[in-house]
Amino acid sequence: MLDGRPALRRGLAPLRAAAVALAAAALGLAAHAGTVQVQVTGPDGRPSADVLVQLQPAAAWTPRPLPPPVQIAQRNIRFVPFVTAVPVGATVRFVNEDSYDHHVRSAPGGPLGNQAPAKSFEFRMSPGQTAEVRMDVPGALALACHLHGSMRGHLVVSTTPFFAVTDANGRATVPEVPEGEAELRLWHPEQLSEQVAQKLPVPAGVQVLRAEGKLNFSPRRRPPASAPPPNQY
Ligand SMILES: [Cu+2]
Repeated sequence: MLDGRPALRRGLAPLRAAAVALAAAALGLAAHAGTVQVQVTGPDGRPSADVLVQLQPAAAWTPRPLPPPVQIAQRNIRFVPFVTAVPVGATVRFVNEDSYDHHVRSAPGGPLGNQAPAKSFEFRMSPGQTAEVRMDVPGALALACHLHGSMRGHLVVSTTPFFAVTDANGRATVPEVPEGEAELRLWHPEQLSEQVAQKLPVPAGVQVLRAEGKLNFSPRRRPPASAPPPNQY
């Protein structure tokens, strides 16, 4: 009896997979997906770093498992990375890599600091200490520190799992985007007005789709994360 069960399970697995595929087809869920690489530039043609690139498929998509905790370091009196995005429900892990305390807090976002944070939290962190926060509310928030007024970071909790933040070369790679109609959206924490969304259909069977995005302003240049800390203790 006991011996028979694993065999039965093995026998049912392909059937179950077929049933899932059928159910997905019935719901109109896209079965295939491709990687979307986006190059983002500003009006001056220079690559734009720290831009959140989001793809919003028109059709429903198969839910994704949540990623492991996403790390934001406090390093050299900065939040690293400067812009972080996580899917709704994911956990963010703050890590104090400096040799002094930080008192991390959520803060209003937007270029004028007038957008209420999607979620509020604060905690003091000794050197080496970590703290985890589950991001269960979609939206954006700024990150600040009670002890260091210049510390600023940004966190976006995304309702779609199809996103990436541009690197120093203005490039973002979004894996496993379902084929079909989709909309490409850009966001930068300093933007004064929303970026224009553009249609970006993901063709069937495409491996890598290259696209371009244009910000409607040029963000300020920031020192690299490796730069020495600002003169503030
Ligand atoms: Cu601090």
